[in-house]
Amino acid sequence: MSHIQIPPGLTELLQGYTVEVLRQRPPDLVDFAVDYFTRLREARSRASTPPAAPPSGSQDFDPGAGLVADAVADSESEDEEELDVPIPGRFDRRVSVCAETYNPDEEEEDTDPREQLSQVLDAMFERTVKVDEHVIDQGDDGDNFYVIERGTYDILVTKDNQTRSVGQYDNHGSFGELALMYNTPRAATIVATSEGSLWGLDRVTFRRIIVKNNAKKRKMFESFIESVPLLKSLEVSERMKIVDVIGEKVYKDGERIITQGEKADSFYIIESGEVSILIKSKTKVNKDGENQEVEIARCHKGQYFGELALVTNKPRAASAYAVGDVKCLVMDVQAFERLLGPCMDIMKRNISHYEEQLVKMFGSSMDLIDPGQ
Ligand code: 1OR
Ligand code: 1OR
Repeated sequence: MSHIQIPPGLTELLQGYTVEVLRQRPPDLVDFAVDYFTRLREARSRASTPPAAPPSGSQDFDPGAGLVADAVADSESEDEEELDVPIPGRFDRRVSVCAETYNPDEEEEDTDPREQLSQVLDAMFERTVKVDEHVIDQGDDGDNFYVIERGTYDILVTKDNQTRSVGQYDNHGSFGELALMYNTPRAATIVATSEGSLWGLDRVTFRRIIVKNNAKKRKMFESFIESVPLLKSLEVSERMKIVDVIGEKVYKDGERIITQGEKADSFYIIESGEVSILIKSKTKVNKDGENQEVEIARCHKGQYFGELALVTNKPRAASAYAVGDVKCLVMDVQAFERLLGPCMDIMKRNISHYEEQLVKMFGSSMDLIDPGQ
């Protein structure tokens, strides 16, 4: 038998890519690979050059609110000692029995991102689940964080002896981070509603890598989040929790961010650049016989979009495109519902103005396609 030598690092490299594919389910595997490996190379070259003071928010963090990849893509070797950030819920937290004394601010030295990646991959394990299996029970201490590979899951919350379903995961997403991040009991019960498969990451590794990275993320995004008008009414600790869950996505000029009529699972805040909102016209048709899109709004830095479908539980009402290069902070629907409750009135008020603005612009809304129909 011939001996084929597997170059050192190849397995880890491909595992890393595979895990990200499973997590994010990109539509195009090749494009995603180009993106993924480019980021990895950038992270590596940053790690091997002396640390220059990076402009805040300058890194291409992993899109898709990717907790794991956020951690490995971040390679700043910065001094951690100023990271005296408040821990959200510090005063109301119940320290769980198995809480470690690990403090992300006390890590002696920064780990190379490739090492972090392989630490995460080594620690990740697969867990298959059956229908009705409880992956997490509300009130328990947190042991693992989970990334969904496949399957559907119900999110159940019990309050005043009443259990109700507050949401679902459909073959996508991750959960179980709250108890690990904030040392609190599990905030919800997660039950498999189909057979499924999950990637688990143990608490110690999660805290060592992800919590530490969140401290850096806070530092990077804190001042921007403070400046977003929508979030002004939140408490400081509530805004910090938003930083913990957001991911950053970068779009090139002309790239479509949201597609009218599609199912919605994310909410966006513009960090830099401009976004154009377009709606399909019923009557204007292009040369290929497709309904032409009409611009109805422009959104700028600090503004948000993609809230309507999440609030109304309907398909996307319009499409959104990047005008020039755009960076957005992205939040998944569960975090949106969990953290933006206090801003709901403001968003609803703005939504109630959409129709008026439309009438002002077009006289009536009759010409535009309503995706809800
Ligand atoms: P955990 O470690 O507390 C349960 O374990 C997990 O359920 C939790 O982390 C989250 O990852 C996930 N409220 C609390 N936890 C939620 C929620 C949620 N949704 C998902 N999880 N809400 C539902 C928002 C759609 C708010 C309910 C009031
Ligand atoms: P979404 O989740 O439906 C498209 O995805 C997003 O475009 C939508 O949330 C809003 O955030 C944003 N009507 C509908 N959506 C609008 C509008 C709008 N403006 C911005 N969005 N208008 C009325 C036209 C039908 C506004 C006209 C000024």
